[in-house]
Amino acid sequence: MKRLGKKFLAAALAIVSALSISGCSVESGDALASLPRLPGEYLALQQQVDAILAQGYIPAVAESGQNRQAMQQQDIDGDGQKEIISFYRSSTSGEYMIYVHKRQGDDYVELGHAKGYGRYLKEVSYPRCQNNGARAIALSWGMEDDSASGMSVHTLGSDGLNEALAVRYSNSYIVDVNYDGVDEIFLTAFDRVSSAMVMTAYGFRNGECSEISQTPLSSDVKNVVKITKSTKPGQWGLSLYVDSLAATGGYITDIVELRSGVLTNTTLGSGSKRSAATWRPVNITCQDIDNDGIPEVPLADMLPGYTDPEAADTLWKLRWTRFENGGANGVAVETFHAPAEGWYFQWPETWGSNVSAQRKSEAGIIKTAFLVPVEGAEEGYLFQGKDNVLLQIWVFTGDNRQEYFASSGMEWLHTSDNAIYGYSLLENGYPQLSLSADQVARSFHAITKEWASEVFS
Ligand SMILES: [Ca+2]
Ligand SMILES: [Ca+2]
Repeated sequence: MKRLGKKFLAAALAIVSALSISGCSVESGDALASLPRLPGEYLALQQQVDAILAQGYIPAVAESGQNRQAMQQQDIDGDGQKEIISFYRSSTSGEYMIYVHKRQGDDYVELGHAKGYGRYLKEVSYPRCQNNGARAIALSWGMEDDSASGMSVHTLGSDGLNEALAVRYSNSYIVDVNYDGVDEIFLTAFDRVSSAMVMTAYGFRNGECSEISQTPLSSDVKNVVKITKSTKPGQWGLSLYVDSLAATGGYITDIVELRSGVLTNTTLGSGSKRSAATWRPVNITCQDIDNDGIPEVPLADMLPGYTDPEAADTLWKLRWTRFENGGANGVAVETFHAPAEGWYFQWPETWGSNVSAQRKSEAGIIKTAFLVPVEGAEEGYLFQGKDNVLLQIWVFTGDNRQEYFASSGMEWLHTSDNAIYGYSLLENGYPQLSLSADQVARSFHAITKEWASEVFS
């Protein structure tokens, strides 16, 4: 109860104020603003809510996700009109209750209600459970022991809400992979029998939500970090790129497809227990780097002059590799990535493997130099000499970043909420490796932190 105290109060106030006023519009921007505006409807809904509150319930909100409000609207029965879904918690036991009310004329009637499944409500999503637009209510729960999450899925039946699924999981993803108008739910979980992580696909049929198929993930998956989907369907619909932290470090990707109802880990070679071809020693997730609708896997090569793959200051070049039918199939682009600083640089083809990079951090300025290593240089292989540095990219952070940038003499590249990015092209003895200002501007990319639901794609 403690951790939700503030949110509780806010939700309670929001819901009460929204329901108390008669016909006035609620603050715009708030989802409650989309509640019905006719006084008669308000009254009818308020009576229903009052009756629930009178049983000792208070309004409840989800911890995260896009659907956090204590009252939400979705078409649950597929008739094209949205129902009201409201969330409550017992003020004594903490138990959750979910209600669905439908407008009928000037009145609201209850279609059904369901009890909570876990200790606290993490996220709410509404997968399409029929191709007429009807949606199920999928609730992600924090459980007693925090080692896994729970998911309960509720569908509307003739006698109220049915609990179509209640299961433990670690990561989830909801998407219509096979384009039939009905969402599939993908859950990863640790399987005690095989002592490995597995992914299970669940599908909706006749109000039920049941297992379609299951596949193992790589045997050395420690925990799943992110799931990314392709946006362009292939022969088997959409593919899921499951990025995980490997037990020995680095990231590994399992590319999973639902092939005619069989969930298939395409990157697990026959007889192999891990998707070895996708492993890399850097913690970078898959991304559709060239925007062709298919994510690429960022395989990594140490830059010249570095020898220790475990060292924190080792720098890498990423080969964004296309995978098809489980095998590598060409490289879309090569980059130098600095995700912590929010930028990456497309590696010029002319640089190939002749250029390396070095990073220093000085007084809030993170300086990356791209240079041609000097074989046998006394000061070291990656020495920044008078004529071997091609390009510097500096990231200015902190309160005085504008001043520091202005006095640095660097050219401007990009400004984000908390940093300024600048560059300089240096005189050097390698005309064939030199870049123009245009090339730098085109090759530099800011990484914008994408906001993503844990559950819904
Ligand atoms: Ca589907
Ligand atoms: Ca791509």
